[in-house]
Amino acid sequence: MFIRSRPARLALAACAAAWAGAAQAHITLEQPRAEAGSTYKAVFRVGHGCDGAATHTLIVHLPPGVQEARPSPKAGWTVERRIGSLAQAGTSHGKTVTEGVRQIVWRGGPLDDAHYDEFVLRAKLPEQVGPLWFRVEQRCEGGATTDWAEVPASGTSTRGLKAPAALLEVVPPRARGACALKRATSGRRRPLGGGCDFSHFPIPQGALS
Ligand SMILES: [Cu+2]
Repeated sequence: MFIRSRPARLALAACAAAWAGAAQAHITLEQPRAEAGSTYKAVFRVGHGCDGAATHTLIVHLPPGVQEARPSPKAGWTVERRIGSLAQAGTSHGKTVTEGVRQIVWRGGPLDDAHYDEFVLRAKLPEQVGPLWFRVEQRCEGGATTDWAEVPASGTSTRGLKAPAALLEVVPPRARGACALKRATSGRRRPLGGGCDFSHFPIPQGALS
């Protein structure tokens, strides 16, 4: 990881002190858990800038096995998909693919340090269960940069890391029926946790009040 300016380091220290859990700060995913093989909507939450400087660029690096990433356009920002060779070959519509989207770049804003925003993409997750770490480069006015790229030596705790990558835990797929029922009875579009990705299921008529 690279934290290029001393002020940025100080800001991170302050950030860590302010948020003992650190879950609300830094750059994190709104839904930290999703089913293997599902289509996942990644919402990257940007909690602050770089040492008070406004953010003008966000680069999300897609972990190996994450395929077909499609970013949501965002007012005031341009979006670019960077294509490259895949660390592991994938399949798309029954064909083997060796190239794909490796990075998504948003440029614009700037997003003031005092403000909060979200950056969204959708992608297909690998079939393997386990942690996926999304490296995110945050570039700010005045040349400050934070590279959210730190990964713990083992496990998934980001405690003590100054600039952790954004963590997604890929969990085993649940029985589809159980998730559909959960959706119908909960009346919610959003997953309740536990890896149900409700985007796979039609909403039964009258299920939502
Ligand atoms: Cu932070």
